[in-house]
Amino acid sequence: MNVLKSVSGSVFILTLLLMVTSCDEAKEEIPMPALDLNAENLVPIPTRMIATQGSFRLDQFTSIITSGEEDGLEEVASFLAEKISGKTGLRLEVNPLNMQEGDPVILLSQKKEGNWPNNEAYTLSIRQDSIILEIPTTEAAFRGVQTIRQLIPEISNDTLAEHSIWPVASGTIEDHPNFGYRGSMLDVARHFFSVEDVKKYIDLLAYYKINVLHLHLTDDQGWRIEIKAWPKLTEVGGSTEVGGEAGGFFTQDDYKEIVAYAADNYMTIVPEVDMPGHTNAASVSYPFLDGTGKPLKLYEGTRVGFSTFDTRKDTVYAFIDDVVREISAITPGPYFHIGGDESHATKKADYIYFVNRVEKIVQKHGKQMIGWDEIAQADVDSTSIAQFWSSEKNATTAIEKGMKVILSPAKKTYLDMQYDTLSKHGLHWAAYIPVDTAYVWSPESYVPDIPKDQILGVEAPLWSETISNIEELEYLAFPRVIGYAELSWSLEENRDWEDFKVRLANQAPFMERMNVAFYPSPRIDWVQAEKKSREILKD
Ligand code: TNX
Repeated sequence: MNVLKSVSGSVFILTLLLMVTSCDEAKEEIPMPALDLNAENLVPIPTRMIATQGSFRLDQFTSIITSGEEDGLEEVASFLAEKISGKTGLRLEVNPLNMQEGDPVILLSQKKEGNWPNNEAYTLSIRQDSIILEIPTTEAAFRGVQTIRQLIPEISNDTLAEHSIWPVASGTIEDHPNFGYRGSMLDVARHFFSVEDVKKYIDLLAYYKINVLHLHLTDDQGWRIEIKAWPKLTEVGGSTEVGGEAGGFFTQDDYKEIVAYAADNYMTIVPEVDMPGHTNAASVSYPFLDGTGKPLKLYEGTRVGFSTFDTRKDTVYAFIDDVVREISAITPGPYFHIGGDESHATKKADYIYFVNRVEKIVQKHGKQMIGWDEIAQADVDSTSIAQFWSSEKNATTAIEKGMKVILSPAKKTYLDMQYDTLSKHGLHWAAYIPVDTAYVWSPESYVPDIPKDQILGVEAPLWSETISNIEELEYLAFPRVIGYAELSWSLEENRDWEDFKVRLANQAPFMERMNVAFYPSPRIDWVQAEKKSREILKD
């Protein structure tokens, strides 16, 4: 009896002891290192930061909780948990049923009221045992979550406690975007890119708070989107690409998958059907569309400006009505891009007549028209948007018409321009664009006299004449697109090349982890992941 008692007694004490130590492990004040928030490598640079020289304890005891009325906040929290798991291996619970007092917490808290500068604004308060992200909308939560992701170190500190800890620099961040439209364009027409490739590009852009992906879906060399009413567009027009390889196309289901994936990343897809020029693939599929009268055949070269629709035929507009209707029906975003560039085979009067009519079709299907800057020459509505790429005169005309302008000056933002004469891919008709040239300019003043409120934002187009796979895409887009993200998000007074250069150098570990074949520009002193880990271990 006594023996039994003492055995069960010591088991009891042992259990108690174990419980106390495990609670203690979680509760005990772990001395956290003093980290300087201002020395973190955030891109885009936030509006305001106040460092408090401490750190948040991100570890296995941390959980993520949400509070807010809007649907989707819990999904944003799960997105964060998934990304933290990918980076650190930690499996954080979202809104767990049980939490121990003193366990670190990341709170996403929706505060609809309040003086928010815009609906993507957020504040982040980071202390030893809590990160509080306050936001007016779930969209803002998604942007703020990117900041949290960037603040988490690549490598854990294993010297602070028995378990691994990823210390996050403490302080306050107040942040909001300078422009609402922060985009990149991908040309899937000259070379086709798969749904998986597009999704990877979306993942990478979202990390830098880019919120628009413009898909250039049609051109002389290929038609890449299924139109149910006109099946030959993809059967015939989708069969080729530059260089003679087989082309490809997105079924409407593929496109919906891209749109949904983009929506999960709080990104708008802008579909472009380029017309009346750049339409050889469409006219070969349906010859009544053609306005050149020349023999039609599939085209695998890289010339521009030789094709045009017949702008004076009603059947052409009936066709366009079907195309705009079908694509608009599966595009939740507000925009439809009609191209309208380099219509050298279209007479000027026909071009104007065409843009005027197509604008009405786009509006009928509930979308706002975007076109390359040439469209400003037509009698366009002030609600339509001009994408400035080449002609300042057209951009100015657009401004005079009360239109908003997207800035994509070829000399600065064309991702398909070579970095220098040694670049493996790309063209150089507009310029060579090394990483610093891409960053050192000001969207606010590039075109003289554009009022800031008429600048919708910045977009960096990636034309694909010289690239045919994801590695080549990444070579041209990265690292330059990271700079465009900052040019469109961050305030002008916060942008500085010398400072950006260091933050950009520190993106290498992320890009390496994401398997991005970025161009290691010699102008940047790239940080190696191993080097970073050594620095952290020194803390
Ligand atoms: C000009 S930019 C084009 C494209 C080409 C690009 C190549 C624009 C609106 N049109 O058709 O792909 O140059 O850099």
